[in-house]
Amino acid sequence: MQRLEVLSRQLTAACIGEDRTPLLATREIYETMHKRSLEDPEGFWGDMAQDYYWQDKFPARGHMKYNTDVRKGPVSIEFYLGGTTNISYNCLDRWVAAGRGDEPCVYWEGNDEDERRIVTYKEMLDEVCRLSNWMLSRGVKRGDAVTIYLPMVPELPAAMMACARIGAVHSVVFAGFSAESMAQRIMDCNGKMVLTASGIMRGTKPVLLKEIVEDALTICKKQNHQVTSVLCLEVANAVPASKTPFDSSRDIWWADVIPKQSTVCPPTWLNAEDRSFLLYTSGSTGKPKGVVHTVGGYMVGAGVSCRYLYDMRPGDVAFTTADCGWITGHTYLAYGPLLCGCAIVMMGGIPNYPDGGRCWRMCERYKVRQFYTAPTVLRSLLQLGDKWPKASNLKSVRILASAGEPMNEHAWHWFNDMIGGKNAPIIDTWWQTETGMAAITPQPGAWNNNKPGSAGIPFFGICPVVLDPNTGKEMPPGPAEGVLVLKGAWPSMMRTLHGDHDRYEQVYFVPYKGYYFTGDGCRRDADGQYWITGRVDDVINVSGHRIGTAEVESALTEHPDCAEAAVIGVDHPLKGQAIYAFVTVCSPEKQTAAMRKVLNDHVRKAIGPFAVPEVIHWAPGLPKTRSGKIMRRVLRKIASHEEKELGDISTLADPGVVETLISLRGK
Ligand code: 6R9
Repeated sequence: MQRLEVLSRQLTAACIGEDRTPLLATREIYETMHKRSLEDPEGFWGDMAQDYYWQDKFPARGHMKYNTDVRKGPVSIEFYLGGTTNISYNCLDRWVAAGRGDEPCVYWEGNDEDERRIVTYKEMLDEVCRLSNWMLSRGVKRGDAVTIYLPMVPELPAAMMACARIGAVHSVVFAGFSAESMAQRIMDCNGKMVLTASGIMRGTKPVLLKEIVEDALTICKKQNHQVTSVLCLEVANAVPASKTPFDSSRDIWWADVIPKQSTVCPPTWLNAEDRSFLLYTSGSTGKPKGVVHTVGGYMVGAGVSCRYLYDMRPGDVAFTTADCGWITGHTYLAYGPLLCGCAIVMMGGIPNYPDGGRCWRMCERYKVRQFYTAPTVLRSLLQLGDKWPKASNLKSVRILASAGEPMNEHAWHWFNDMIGGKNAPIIDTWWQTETGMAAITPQPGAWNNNKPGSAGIPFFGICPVVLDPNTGKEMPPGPAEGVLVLKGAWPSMMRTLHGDHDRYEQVYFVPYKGYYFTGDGCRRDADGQYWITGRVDDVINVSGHRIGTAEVESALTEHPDCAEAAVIGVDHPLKGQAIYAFVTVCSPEKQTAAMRKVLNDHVRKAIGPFAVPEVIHWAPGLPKTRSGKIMRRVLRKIASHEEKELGDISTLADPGVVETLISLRGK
């Protein structure tokens, strides 16, 4: 191990307590470790992996192989070859074996604040084993895909870890996706089993999850895809079993079978490069991409980033407001903190219910040390006033973290002043479903250099490069602005897109050969800090959720009254970006408020409530080039009232549409 790292660990050990020092205590430690991670990735990541249990050890040399340059052959990334392990063992058994079985693993609160549960590490392990045994008894085999459509209850991370325990590949579908989206995701991975719940309350609204599953399975059936087992959890105080559709040939109540299972289920020792999970994410075409993560590399990426960036240690309490349906929920709510032996806080409701103080009371109640959220949540909470955080004692909160979208200065300062008491670093990390772990991020020990809105500097194994968008050439070191690409490979990097390795190469490795293309633009400042300037592809970021413009367009045009649609993202004070749709209806008399509602409902049904357009702008025609390409740049200017800066529109087939669109704005 490097001298500085040893020093840092000793320093840390000496400082445990209120003033403990993060592992990355100084810029020098960071720089030494980061340099080694790029110069000797195999040695570096081999050392990092020693914090976890491996049933079969991987060799010190020769465990890592990769090619990310399509000119040299197919893209492939492998880490820890020869090693076998299990992430559920490393998250749970390890801590129970260390005598921590009675310590809290999950602090859960439901939608109502007085609905509370504490699940210990031992109880969590027992539930995971029971679920694993039940899945095995239903014929689930290593490598099979299992779809999880559960709300934020402790059973959700339990279900994920139960799959991981037996080598089944989980695909968590956010419990806000519609039946059609779920059906698409089930069929894509040939899933035969769904783990779900009757329903939940979100704020004052019930969400009837099982009904949505029912509709999804009907869609699957029509396309000859049969799901054979549905395990359904009845969530107390939400939707009663009696009001839930139930097909006894296929559906099983959780309470009828799981408690009877044995709590002994030895983990299956999986190869490091076996698949761990799939997570679908939006791309710039209509079809979602099934991002594939693996057993060994993902585990190390999740654990190491929690340890070094968020300073997570056994006994810490980590509260992440993200849902497990997104990558942040996988890496920084469930797996990462548990790999570090933390207790995790899960909130079943929404951050502003019943009022703006909910999160802060939970921080006080559970003595949360790491609080992880998204800018959109902060913006919605800061609106409700300073009185809410002021009413709670937030002294325990030592690390603030955020991801999903750029943080605006106002939100950053509020987070810093009101939640961190100007004394907790803000780790505003840039990363993606595809990167598996935080990639560009401020470092906790050197946080005084932290600039509001900047995503910071690269984490271990990450080598960002800024390319000139016109020439595709690397910009020289120093301040630069352009397309963000990453060089090399790191353990938690996605390995492929499920069932479509060609698309994986085309989307991520062909646009700029020799690099991984992130889809984001960025600026590097004179201090080497990175600022994410937003997507350069057709992806919109609404409240931190990625939505492809093509997905919304195809949902709209599926409606018989919609002839054509063009969707763009516009700035939104709360959501970061909002969906703005230009819609051509089949006949002008259909340009009515009623039609807007019909189309919105249609999108809600096709994708989910979060994809419903903020604005539908009637467009008798769309600005197209002579070759038929929609000029989105023109639409963006019209939507944001900047038509004076339209630029060159000489290639438009019919320049007259611009005037028509301006005249219909707000109508
Ligand atoms: C973790 C997550 C990834 C996209 C990414 C970028 C945006 C994420 C950000 C950020 C600015 C940050 N993004 N973190 N932009 N600052 N700190 O959100 O993954 O859902 O896959 O989205 O989100 O555009 O490319 P995912």
